[in-house]
Amino acid sequence: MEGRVIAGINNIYTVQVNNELWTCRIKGKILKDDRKYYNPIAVGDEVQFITNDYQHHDGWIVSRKERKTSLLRWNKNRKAPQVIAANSDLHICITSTESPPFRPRFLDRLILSGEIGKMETLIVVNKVDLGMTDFIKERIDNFKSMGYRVFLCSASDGRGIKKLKRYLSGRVAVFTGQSGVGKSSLLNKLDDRIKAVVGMISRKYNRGSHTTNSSRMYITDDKTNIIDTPGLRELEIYGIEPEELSFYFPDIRKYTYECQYPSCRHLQEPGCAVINAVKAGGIHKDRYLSYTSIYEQMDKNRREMYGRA
Ligand SMILES: Nc1nc2c(ncn2[C@@H]2O[C@H](COP(=O)(O)OP(=O)(O)OP(=O)(O)O)[C@@H](O)[C@H]2O)c(=O)[nH]1
Ligand SMILES: [Mg+2]
Ligand SMILES: [Zn+2]
Repeated sequence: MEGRVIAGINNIYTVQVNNELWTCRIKGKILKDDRKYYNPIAVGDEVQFITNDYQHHDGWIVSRKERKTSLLRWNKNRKAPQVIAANSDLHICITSTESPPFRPRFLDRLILSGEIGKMETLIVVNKVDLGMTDFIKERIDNFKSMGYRVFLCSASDGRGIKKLKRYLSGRVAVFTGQSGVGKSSLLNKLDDRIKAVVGMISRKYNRGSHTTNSSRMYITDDKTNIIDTPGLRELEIYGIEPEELSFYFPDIRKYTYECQYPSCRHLQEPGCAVINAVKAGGIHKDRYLSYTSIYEQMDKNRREMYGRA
């Protein structure tokens, strides 16, 4: 039989086949390549399985189809890449104006991982009911100037929800962001029948409480598929080499052709057009800080994996 994974916890997966749900475990190795992953199967995967107990809808996953897209991160603790979501065509990077505070550098990482995974990016700034500072407005304008689409929403007062629903209609979207930004709250607003658990914001730390603890796909009344994911504490990039990084920063990329050295890493090389553009204000300082810190982290991970080259 064939179906789509809509949830998975402790290596037990819920597989949807038309309107039926099956509980499946993995039998043997799925794919040779999967051995390197922390999780060989992710929400959104299309899998083939054999039935074990037809009456109880219980089966064994024996293979999975090749992924059209994949949202990946480097799982630092397991020292292995992790698939956050598979086969989703739209990556909704969610952030909040406040509680938790707006963190544009985290947004940089979210956007990047989606684009590496070949997904379209949409930025959602939630909790606009809590007010917009000049700092947030400035950063939103900066993201827009790079060509990113930004929606302002509030799951509390409903602002932007209709527009979001229209935009998502019929697609397979994945919601990501830090804990507490309102991923599950927004999801609940998109369809009354969806009742994802929503958590509290810690007053002491002004952050979420990691309420959603595993990814799950929801299907709305208008056949939109949305994957809700657990809040990310940190996001280490996986899937490209550090030398390719500038290509994924549209604001940085456009200067790279003017660097003195073709192999310029844009870190401290002389005649670097990127560094000059940062000084002249053509590239936002925060974006450049994201670039250098991601570059260094990727470089460090690579050295740890393969030894010093
Ligand atoms: N003021 C305000 N509060 C909101 C809004 N959206 C969500 N919240 C509140 O923020 C808190 C966290 O919301 P969740 O939906 O659980 O956040 P999450 O992103 O799913 O968090 P995790 O599952 O932990 O990753 C809840 O107390 C919500 O009521 C909003 O638009 N405005
Ligand atoms: Mg949640
Ligand atoms: Zn350069």
